[in-house]
Amino acid sequence: MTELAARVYERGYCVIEAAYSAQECAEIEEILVDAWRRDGRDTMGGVFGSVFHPLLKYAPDMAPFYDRPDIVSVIGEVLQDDVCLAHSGALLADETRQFCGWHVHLNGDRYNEWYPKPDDYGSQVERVLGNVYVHGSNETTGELLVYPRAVTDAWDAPRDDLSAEWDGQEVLTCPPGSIVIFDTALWHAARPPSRACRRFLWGAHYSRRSDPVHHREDNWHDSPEMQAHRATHPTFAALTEEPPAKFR
Ligand SMILES: O=C(O)CCC(=O)C(=O)O
Ligand SMILES: [Fe+2]
Repeated sequence: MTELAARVYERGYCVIEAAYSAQECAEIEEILVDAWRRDGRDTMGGVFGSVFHPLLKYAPDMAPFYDRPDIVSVIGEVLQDDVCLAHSGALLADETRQFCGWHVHLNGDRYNEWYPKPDDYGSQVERVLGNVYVHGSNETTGELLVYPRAVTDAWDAPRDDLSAEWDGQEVLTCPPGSIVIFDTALWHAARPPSRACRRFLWGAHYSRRSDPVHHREDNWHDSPEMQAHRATHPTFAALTEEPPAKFR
């Protein structure tokens, strides 16, 4: 296993710094702002910012940016399977965004809980998020906070207060265009921006092709535009072709 994939087993996450170039980030920013305007939204504040789920419905032109064999191969190593794109999303925020409280993305029928708990969880990373920080994670944008965990560690919240910073947290900084790949069991939060800025992130949940279980955050989306992107972007096609029955 490469060092990046091993990090996800040991710490719950890994970072590929500046995986997207400044030019790509500028294009991405334009596509996302366009989607935000088209949808008639007027704020980028709140706890998460302006949320786009599924992103591929609001901004089909983001599809080519998922077409990254280098990134998908790291995720495939983590999941030890072929990779499915199970959920596309984006969060568009500005300096009015607030502290984003601690949470996980484990499956289950209640937010932030994983009830009923699957018996077999704990030896393999079953599903990851891949978040691209278009404007980076830094003091201006408000850093991503993570509570590192090994895959064999307990899932339970290590602290009670989900709206405060935690002892033992890690403050994650990364340059614009970086992707953070993390286990759905990783507790994470984010600081509010400290000055005027945009804080955009977009990405996906990636699941194992052989995983038969539907996840509450799955948001499979298909359209003629997706078909067209599949024809020209083979890695995106592999991520989205023949979705398991659970998505249909
Ligand atoms: O805003 C952040 O950095 C974290 C966002 C988040 O919680 C997520 O994408 O699941
Ligand atoms: Fe999250």
